Amino acid sequence: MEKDKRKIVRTTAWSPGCGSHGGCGFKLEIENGKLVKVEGDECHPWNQGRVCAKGLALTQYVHHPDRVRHPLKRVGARGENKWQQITWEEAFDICEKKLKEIREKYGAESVIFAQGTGRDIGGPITYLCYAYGSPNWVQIGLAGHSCYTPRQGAMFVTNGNYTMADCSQFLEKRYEDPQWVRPNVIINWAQNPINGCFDGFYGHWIVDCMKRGSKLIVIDPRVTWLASRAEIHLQNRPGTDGAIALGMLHVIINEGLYDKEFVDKWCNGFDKLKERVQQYPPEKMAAIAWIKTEDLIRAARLYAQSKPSAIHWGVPIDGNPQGTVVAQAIAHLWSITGNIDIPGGNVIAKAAFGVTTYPFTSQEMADLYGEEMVKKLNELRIGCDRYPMIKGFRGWVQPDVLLEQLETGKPYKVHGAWIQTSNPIGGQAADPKRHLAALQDLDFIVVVDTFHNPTSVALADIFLPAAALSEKESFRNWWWPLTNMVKAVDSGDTKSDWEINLEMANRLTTGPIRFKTVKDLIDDRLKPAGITYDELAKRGSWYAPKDGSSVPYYRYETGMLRRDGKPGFDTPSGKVELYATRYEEWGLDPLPYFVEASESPVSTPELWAKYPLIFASGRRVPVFFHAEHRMIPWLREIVPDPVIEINPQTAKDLGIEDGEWVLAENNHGSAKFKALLTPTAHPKIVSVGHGWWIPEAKPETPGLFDNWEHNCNQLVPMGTQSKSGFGGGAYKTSLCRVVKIGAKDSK
Ligand SMILES: Nc1nc2c(c(=O)[nH]1)N[C@H]1C(S)=C(S)[C@@H](COP(=O)(O)OP(=O)(O)OC[C@H]3O[C@@H](n4cnc5c(=O)[nH]c(N)nc54)[C@H](O)[C@@H]3O)O[C@H]1N2
Ligand SMILES: Nc1nc2c(c(=O)[nH]1)N[C@H]1C(S)=C(S)[C@@H](COP(=O)(O)OP(=O)(O)OC[C@H]3O[C@@H](n4cnc5c(=O)[nH]c(N)nc54)[C@H](O)[C@@H]3O)O[C@H]1N2
Ligand SMILES: [Mo]
Repeated sequence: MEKDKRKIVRTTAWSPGCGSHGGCGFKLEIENGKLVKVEGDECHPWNQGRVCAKGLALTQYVHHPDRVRHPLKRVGARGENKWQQITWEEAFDICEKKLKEIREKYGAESVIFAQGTGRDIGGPITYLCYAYGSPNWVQIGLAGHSCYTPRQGAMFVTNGNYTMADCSQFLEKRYEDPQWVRPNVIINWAQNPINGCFDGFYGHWIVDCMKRGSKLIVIDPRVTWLASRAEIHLQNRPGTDGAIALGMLHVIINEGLYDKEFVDKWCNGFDKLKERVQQYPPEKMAAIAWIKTEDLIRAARLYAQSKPSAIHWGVPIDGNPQGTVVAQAIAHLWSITGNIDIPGGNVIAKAAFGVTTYPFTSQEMADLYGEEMVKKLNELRIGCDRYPMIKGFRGWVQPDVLLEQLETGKPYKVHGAWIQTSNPIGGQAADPKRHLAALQDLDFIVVVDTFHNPTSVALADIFLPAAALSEKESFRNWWWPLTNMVKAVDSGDTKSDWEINLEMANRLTTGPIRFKTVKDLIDDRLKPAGITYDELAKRGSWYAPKDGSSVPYYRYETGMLRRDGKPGFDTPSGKVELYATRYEEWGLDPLPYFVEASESPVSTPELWAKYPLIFASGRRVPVFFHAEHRMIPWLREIVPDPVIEINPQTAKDLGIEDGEWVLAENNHGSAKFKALLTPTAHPKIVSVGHGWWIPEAKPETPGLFDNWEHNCNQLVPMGTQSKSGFGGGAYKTSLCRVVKIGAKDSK
């Protein structure tokens, strides 16, 4: 790398460092080989110069003294935190030897390949997993796989594609493009995009639309910044979004507020849906959701009568009981009002130029790896035998079934784990103690990360240090535009996830070696865009299509959505499936319905009497990404402690004052938090951030960086998954009581 020079490098934000679903254009200022400053790239159409606190703090992340910079081999017992530095060659040799041994003795399926949320890991980890021959790609402990895939699955069965609120993000000129129309109303449903910018959707786009006149309906138990500015705020009980959606469908259908022409021409099963929703009148649904009937009716009318209107939603939908069903009911709202793929409605999202970073659907899996291979993998993939939807959509392991299988060894024993970009013990997994006990028995565990964390200290045999965002070559196509990440500073003795996994895949594959270098591989993936990695970097690291199927609107009319090129939606019937034939095929109810959470004031009144508060965990804060960033000074200064938001009246009744330490506990476990008294909290609902471990505390077991003091997932059980296998993790719906403990260290 060049030294003694100042330069600006344009790149794309995708982990590790800023830690985000991102895609922001960044300008990295490099001086004498060091990253000294980060700015948002004003030329990039998605962030238009904006950058979040985590992005600004990338300088402190990249050059942090605690980063692991060399491969490590465990020398003490697991959890003792004793390591020996080894070379990459030694590390690769050990991994190759151990993984080949396990494959020979027990079969490739006995090794799981685990990632966290969608970072640029999806490509590298599936590449390695399938090269090794394992079908088991998983997010360990993500109860009910309650993130993204449930919503995505429901959209896939209903609309054939993923949709997003149209904030002009698929047009290069954005708000200035004459094709775009601002949504008159945006429903912000169970999501806080201002804090999270998730799934390739940015919070500031909502604000940009508000500035241009969009009105908001917010459905959230907390009074968020957006809720305080909304036309209607439904402050609902967590886990009741299905009731609200069904109540709204009841109003819209019975009052004739749907788009009859669109429904007649483009939807199937409307009469069956109409009959089903008669069971869900607004009065009954509002009572279930703890909201006013008139507000529910007003919201339904405002949404349906304001065309174009858009809905954007978040991860609590997935965690709803029967998450895939709730998502289906919400998708019906934009479908029957004809708000799909129109300017200002719910626009269909497709990857720019059709370039695939990693499989988002089963079809893409088949395209990448071949039908035969996918069929073979499905035979042994954990959870496939029990859940046809898990078998039929996307290629994930069902995490609750994995935990059972780890514990029982049935139908086969798991022997190894490759954990990359995930910290299940410190943030991702529900019931982390049960996970720790189950994973401790494995023969061989590799962790690939940038810093040590509770998972790596407790479990890793080999630790492979990953390059940070500014140190690596990679690419991204989570919708739009096509982007790449370029190496701006020297990575020292670290390697990028792609480099690590390509090397391991080439060592372990039983097939031919297709790519020698990461650039060869990326260039191959970029072919549909007619651009190479280097050309993309020269263009400023992003490239937007001007036409083709990844450019909106009305693609169902022009035959741009279906493989056969015919007009219509990419579903078995070619129509929007209000009656989901794919759900039917998977043995699921093809129409939406409502059920209570497994533990709730209604389903378990005896528990509610003992634990009279709802424990909604994991609300996003702008300065941390999950369990990351607690060691970054600028970010930790903003949020120094794990807090629990409590309504002031509730706190008063419990004798709790602002800033006091409290214990939240239930029938599953407990964790400590600092009380933050705020009227934005509902009197019956407390809310905490997740992923709290303390990097400056003792790493070794039993403490694991004070993980057991503050990890809120000790109050969240496994085994509450939806009937489909996707959705239903109780992250937002556990019950608890809160007890004052005064000083932090008292019990
Ligand atoms: N209570 C509660 N728990 C939750 C949630 C909730 O709402 N409530 N949300 C759940 C959800 S939706 C999700 S998706 C999961 C997410 O869970 P995870 O994705 O597992 O998140 P982290 O705990 O931050 O772990 C990520 C680890 O990967 C490392 N890392 C980051 N980027 C890279 C990279 O590019 N390469 C490598 N090698 N390492 C990297 C980080 O240092 C960190 O240690 O958490 C879940 N946990
Ligand atoms: N800074 C930052 N950004 C992130 C992440 C992060 O850790 N940090 N994580 C990323 C990941 S993997 C994900 S999945 C997304 C998640 O981001 P979001 O989808 O926004 O998820 P949350 O922040 O958990 O919850 C959003 C809002 O829903 C409300 N809520 C809680 N339960 C319910 C419910 O049952 N119904 C309704 N209607 N509302 C409810 C909460 O009060 C909160 O205000 O964020 C991504 N972006
Ligand atoms: Mo997530």
